Amino acid sequence: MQPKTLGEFVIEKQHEFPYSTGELSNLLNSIRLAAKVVNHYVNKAGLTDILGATGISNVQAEEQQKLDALANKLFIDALINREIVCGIASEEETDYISVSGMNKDNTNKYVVLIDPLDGSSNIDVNVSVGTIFSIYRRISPVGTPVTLEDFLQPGRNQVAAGYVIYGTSTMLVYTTGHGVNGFTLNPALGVFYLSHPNMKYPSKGKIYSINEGNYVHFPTGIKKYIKYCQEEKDDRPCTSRYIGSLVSDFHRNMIKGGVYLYPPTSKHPNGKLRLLYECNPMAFLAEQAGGKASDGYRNILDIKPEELHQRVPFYTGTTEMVDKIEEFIQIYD
Ligand code: AHM
Ligand code: MG
Repeated sequence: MQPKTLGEFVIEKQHEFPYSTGELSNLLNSIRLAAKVVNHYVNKAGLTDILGATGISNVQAEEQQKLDALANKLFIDALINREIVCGIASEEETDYISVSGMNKDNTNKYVVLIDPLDGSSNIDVNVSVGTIFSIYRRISPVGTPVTLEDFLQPGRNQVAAGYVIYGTSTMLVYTTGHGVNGFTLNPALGVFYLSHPNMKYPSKGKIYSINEGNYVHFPTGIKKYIKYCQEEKDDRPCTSRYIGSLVSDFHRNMIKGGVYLYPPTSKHPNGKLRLLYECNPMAFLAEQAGGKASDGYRNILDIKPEELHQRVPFYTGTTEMVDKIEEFIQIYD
């Protein structure tokens, strides 16, 4: 039997939301479309480097854009043009964008937060990158311009979240709070098909992913945890795998069983990753896949954000591994 397409799946699942008006389905479909366009550009990044241009038609201004800025523009345009959100915040933008004024009836309920191209330093060397998105229902009244508070909601309030991984194949993985499902793009047809239904972490993980080059700057608890992973005892040592592209590291760890760590360092005293664009959506996915995400002390989803570009230490993976990290932090830090 032919697997379901992402479009079919989104429509089929609409009933999971009582009183749904189809707005969220339309929004997910716009993200799907933007992902395909970004995928198209990511895939020819090497070619455009050789030619010394970005290869986007003949528009000079666009030709000079870096791919992450281009991805940012493509996602924002896709969301604004379809008038399906009332606000957008992006890792690439200083402030949030209010879309409300453009819709005459001003009835849109959702805000979207995106990291349009995460791990973009990997593009030059042909390593997987990703897009991360997070969707909330606005808290300010419909019909008024969005406010900062609409974006500064705890991750627990997310209505949907997901990522696109531009890897050996392109996948879109998302959750609406009813499990995690993964769809693989058939590039010949330009269609995402359900390939990974109901994704779950294995109960035991053996992979740890961390930039060990920063070891001397890590808190003692994390140093001790790394040594624990390397110890020859019980079912250890663990394997170390680090791509340096959160989406790819997270995706592998969810499928194979592992944990991703970005602790505080002297360069990044609050960790490097952004709570709103990277950690919250990944934490929602992790929890829906039977895993967990923490800043070492608190569940990421319970943190009340204070600013748009806030950073937090981030540990996510199988529940057992994240619990162990929290235990080490508790003892040593
Ligand atoms: P970016 O949003 O500027 O791309 O940074 C986020 C990326 C993550 O994808 C990745 O896990 C991390 O930064 C890697 O950082 P480092 O090079 O310090 O290990
Ligand atoms: Mg990023």
